[in-house]
Amino acid sequence: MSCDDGDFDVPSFVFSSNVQKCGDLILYNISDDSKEVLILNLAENDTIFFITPQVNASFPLTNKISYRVFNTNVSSSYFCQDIPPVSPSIIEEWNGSGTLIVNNTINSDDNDGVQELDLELDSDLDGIPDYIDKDDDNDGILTTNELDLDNDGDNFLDFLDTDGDGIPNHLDSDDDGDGILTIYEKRTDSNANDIVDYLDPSFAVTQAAFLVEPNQYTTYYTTTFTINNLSLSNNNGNVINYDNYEYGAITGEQIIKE
Ligand SMILES: [Ca+2]
Ligand SMILES: [Ca+2]
Ligand SMILES: [Ca+2]
Ligand SMILES: [Ca+2]
Repeated sequence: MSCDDGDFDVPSFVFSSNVQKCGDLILYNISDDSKEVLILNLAENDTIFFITPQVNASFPLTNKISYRVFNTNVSSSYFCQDIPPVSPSIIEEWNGSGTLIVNNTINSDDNDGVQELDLELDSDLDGIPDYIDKDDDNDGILTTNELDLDNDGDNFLDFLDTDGDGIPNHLDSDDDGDGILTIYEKRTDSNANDIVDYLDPSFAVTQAAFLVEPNQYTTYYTTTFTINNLSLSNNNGNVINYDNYEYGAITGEQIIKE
């Protein structure tokens, strides 16, 4: 940071790493001492789509950055209101420009209990890769319900292979190997031997196909913001400059239903 002559106090200019937002057009970051805020006002066509990967998207923020110092603590409830409240009051205001650099990191997971590192693998060839497919073999039984407990303590559920054919149940379209696909076998125990039909090789009766639920998974995103050539000035002609200012990040998650 460079100042013109140091005859003013910049209270801290140390902000949280967590950026907050009002809608998609106002980003703000409250300082660690809760008395300062750095606000970015995006234009309508600058809307940042947090879920869409926009690696190194950049937005010119000409005269759209405000740095405010308040007389007392300001909380997030101060923002996102049509008419800003009277208190706390602004005791100093700086305005300026910069270029906002947006970098998105996105990870998706079906949280089905299986570690699925190959993002291309689509075991049941339904067009949904395993790591976001909650029913990896499309047999109507969710993967999470086709696994054993974590017996070896590696924090992943263990595989089951009911028919011992080397294909674990969550990837086996005929779990009990009786020749009738799981999707056509009842989920109840027809012959009262305490084994549900689709896992019971001694009971092989074809039913109407069971429904496969629509897929669903979770997307986790981290959007980081850097302001290039941040330049702020106040009415006294004081200037705050940064070449690359790390503004912070927004993290979140979203359920994707297909
Ligand atoms: Ca699939
Ligand atoms: Ca399944
Ligand atoms: Ca099997
Ligand atoms: Ca079967």
